[in-house]
Amino acid sequence: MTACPTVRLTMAQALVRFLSQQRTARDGREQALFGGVFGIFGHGNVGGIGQALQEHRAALRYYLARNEQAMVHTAAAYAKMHNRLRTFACTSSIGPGATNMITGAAGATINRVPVLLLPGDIFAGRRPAPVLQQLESPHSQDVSVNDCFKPISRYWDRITRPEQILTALPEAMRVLTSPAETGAVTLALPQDVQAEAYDYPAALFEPRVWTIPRARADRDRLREAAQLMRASRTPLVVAGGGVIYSEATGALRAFVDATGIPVAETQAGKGALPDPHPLAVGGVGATGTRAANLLARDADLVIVIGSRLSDFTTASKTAFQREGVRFLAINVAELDAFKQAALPLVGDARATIEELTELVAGYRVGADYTSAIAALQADWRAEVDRVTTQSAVSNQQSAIPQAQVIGALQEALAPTDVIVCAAGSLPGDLHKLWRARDPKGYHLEYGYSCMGYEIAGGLGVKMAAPERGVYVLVGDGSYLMMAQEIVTAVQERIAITIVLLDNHGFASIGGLSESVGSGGFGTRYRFRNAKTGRLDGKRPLYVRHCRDGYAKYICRYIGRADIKRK
Ligand SMILES: Cc1ncc(C[n+]2csc(CCOP(=O)(O)OP(=O)(O)O)c2C)c(N)n1
Ligand SMILES: [Mg+2]
Repeated sequence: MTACPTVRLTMAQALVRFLSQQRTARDGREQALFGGVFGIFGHGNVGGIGQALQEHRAALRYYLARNEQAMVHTAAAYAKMHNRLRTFACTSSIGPGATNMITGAAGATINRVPVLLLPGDIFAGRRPAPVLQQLESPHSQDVSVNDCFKPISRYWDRITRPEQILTALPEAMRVLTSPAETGAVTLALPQDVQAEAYDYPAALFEPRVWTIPRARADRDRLREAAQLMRASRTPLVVAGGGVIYSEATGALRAFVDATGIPVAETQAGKGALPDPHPLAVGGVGATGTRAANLLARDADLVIVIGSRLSDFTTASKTAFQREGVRFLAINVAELDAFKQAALPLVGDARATIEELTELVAGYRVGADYTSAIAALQADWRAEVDRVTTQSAVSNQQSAIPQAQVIGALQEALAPTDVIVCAAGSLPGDLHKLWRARDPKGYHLEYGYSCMGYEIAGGLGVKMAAPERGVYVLVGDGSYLMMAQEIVTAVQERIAITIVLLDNHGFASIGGLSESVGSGGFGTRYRFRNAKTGRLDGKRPLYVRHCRDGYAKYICRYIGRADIKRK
C-alpha cells in the first residue's frame, strides 16, 4: 500500500485552497461556487486567513468591504441573484468584526440564501487568554461571542484542530448547496489554529462539483394534488422565491397557460410570472394588489409554490377566507410544504410543476372565472397608472409622491434592470405598484426586511449580473443606517444607481405609530426642541422642492471617484 499524498499547509491555506476548487452544477451548467471572499482584517484573521488569501489571490479574489454586516448582505444578494448556485465567503476578525456579521447571517438564513461566514475566534490554545476583544465567562472557557451564530446558522462549527476541516468542510458545502437546508454556514476559526500546519491529503484540493438536485415529489401525493386541482373552480397560485431560485418561471407560465389559473406573487416571488401576462395579478397579502387579494379571498384552492407563507403573504392568515379552502404546497423544504395543513409536494418547483401540468392535462378553469380575473387585472392596472403618473400631482405639492418616483423608474428602466430594496414604506409600495418584467428584475430582501441591506445588496446584485442596470431604492432612514458600501462600489469600479427617498424619518413606522395611537412618537427626524425638550424641533434637512422632476434624486456612482448627477 502506498501512503496517500499529502500537502503541508496551514489550516487557513488549506481552507482557501479548498474553497477555490468548489463548484456547483445544475441542469448540466457548472460554475465556481465562490465568486470570491469579502473580508475585513483584524488580529483575529490577518495572520491566518489574511496570509492565505494573499498567497492564493489568483485562485480566489479578495474584496475589501467597509462593514462586516454589509459584506454579508452583499454576499447574500450575490447568492440570491445567482439563484443560490454561487455565493461569497466572508472573513472577519474576532469580537466586534465577528458579531457585526450576525445581522447579515440572520438575514441570509431567514431568506434561505447561502453565505459562508468565517469569523476569527479566540485562541484554541488559551494561553494568552483573555485576548483583546475576548468574551470571558466565569462558568466555562468553551464560550466565545461566535456562539451567537449558532441559532442563525444552518451549519455551525468551531475548528479547534487543523485536521477538523477535513470533516467540517464537506458538511459546510453540503448545507450551502442544499436547496432545502441552505442559509448561513459559520466556521469559527480560532486565530492560532488558522496558522497551524498539517499534512492534508492532496485529494482535499481536487476540484469538486456539488450537483444541485431537482428533487421529485411523492407520486401518490402528486396524484392526490391533481385530483384536488380537478375539483377546484377558483384556484390561485401563490408564487414565492422558490419559483425563481428553481428557474421554474417557464414551467409556471406553461402550467397557468394550460389551466387558466391566476398567479399572485410574494415579495421574493415577484417576477415569477413576468408582466405583462393575462394571469398575472401582482403582489398578494398585506402589501398586495386588490386583484390578487380578492382572488385570494375567494379561492377554493391555493397552490403555494416556493413560499414560506410569512404573515405578509397571508395577511396574518386572513387572506384566504373561503370556507373549506384547501392548500397545495410545492416546496423543497418540508417545513414550508406542510404549512397551512397543505397537501405537501416536497420537491423542486420546476420538476414538480412540470409533473403536475401533465397530470392535470385537459383541466381548465371556467370562462366566468377567466373573465373575472381579466376584469380585476384591468382594474388594478388602471389604478397603478393613476397613482404612478405625473397627472396625479397637485401643483401645490412640494415633494414628489413616492408612487410617482416608482412610476418614473418603471418608465425609465429597461426590463432587465434590477431594482433593489429591503425596508420601510418602499417594499409595500413596490409590491403593489411595480411591474416586474423579468424574473430577476425585482430584488427585495423582505424575509428579514433589514434596513441597510439596500446599498450593500445592490453591490452584490451588480457583481452577480454586471450586464444589468442596478437601481437601489432606499429610504433616508435605511440610507443613514448603512451607506458606506458606496465606497466599496467605487473601489471596485462597480456602477449602481441609488435612488434616495427622503421623507425625514421612518414614514412606515410613523404611520404604524399613528395607527396605534402613538402619534408618530420617535419616528421623525427633528432637532431637539429647547422649549419642549422633545424631538419636535426643526427638520434637520432642507426640504427640497422638486416639482421640476424626480431626476434630481438620482445620483449615479459611476465607478470612479467622481459622482455625477443626472
Ligand atoms: C435594522 C432595522 N432596524 C429597524 C427596523 C424597523 N423599521 C422598519 S422600517 C423602519 C423605518 C425605515 O425608514 P426609511 O428607510 O426612511 O423608510 P420609510 O419608512 O421612511 O419609507 C424601521 C425603523 C428594521 N426593519 N431594520
Ligand atoms: Mg424615511
